Amino acid sequence: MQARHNLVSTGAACLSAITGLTGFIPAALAQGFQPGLSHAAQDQIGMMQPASTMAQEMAAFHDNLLLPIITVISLFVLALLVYVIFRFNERANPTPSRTTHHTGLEVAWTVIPLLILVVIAIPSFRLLTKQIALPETDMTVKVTGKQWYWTYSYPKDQNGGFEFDSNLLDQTKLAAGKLKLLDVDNEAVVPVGKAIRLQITADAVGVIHSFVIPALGVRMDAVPGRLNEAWFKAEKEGIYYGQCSKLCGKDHAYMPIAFRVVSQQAYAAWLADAKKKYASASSDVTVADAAATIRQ
Ligand SMILES: [Cu+2]
Repeated sequence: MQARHNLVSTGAACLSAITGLTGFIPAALAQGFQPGLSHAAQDQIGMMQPASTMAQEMAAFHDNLLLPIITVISLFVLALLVYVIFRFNERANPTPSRTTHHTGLEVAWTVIPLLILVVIAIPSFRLLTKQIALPETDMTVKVTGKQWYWTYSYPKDQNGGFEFDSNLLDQTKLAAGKLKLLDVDNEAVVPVGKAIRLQITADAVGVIHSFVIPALGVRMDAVPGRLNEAWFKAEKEGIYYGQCSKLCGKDHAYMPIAFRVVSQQAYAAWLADAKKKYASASSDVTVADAAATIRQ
């Protein structure tokens, strides 16, 4: 564990050194990842640490409602099985009863599971609605799943006008402090505390992907010819990783997602640099264009 931490701090130091040289990533951006928040920590059990209220509510729904219900049902079924094994085996119960049907019991084993499902459904649908019904958002990022990487477009009418591909780093030359199968060459950058609308689709001639960032509570399919929307509001700065979560083809495992959440000032600095860096890949994508896609 100690070695791991050393590796992380060495990596952060290297990153700052590189940052100082290139000047592309503002210093405020160059913070490392945090195990358990950015990605699952070593030996972690349970949900990711939430970095948005949505993720927090999702974790609470799982931890406080689903898990207790699952545990009680599993223990109840186990107790019934153990009881049946000992009470009704051939030796303990040589002449079995021929009784069939018991109205009271049949009503009970239909109605009780039904009630349990209703208890789960109400908060579940409430949460689902919150995820799908977009609030007033501050900015939009268009996400396109391709074979096998992601393209992020910052719409022109939202002070962007560029897009870039985000590819997995070369795993054979991974720099210290970089995470295997998670770090990418170009991270998407968004400001902290702002509601970000994601317009999610896939390459028109491609396959279905799924865009997921666990700590931010985002999960949405990227489907060719269809424009899906999701949103998040990150409460903490940092880098948040995700992975394509649809079995999409041969490089499914090699298209990670990396979103870096930074302060408003750092975002402005990144935006200015990104416009220059990605000028060759300038994009005319606007939110209105995206809306037009929906109507087609
Ligand atoms: Cu995929």
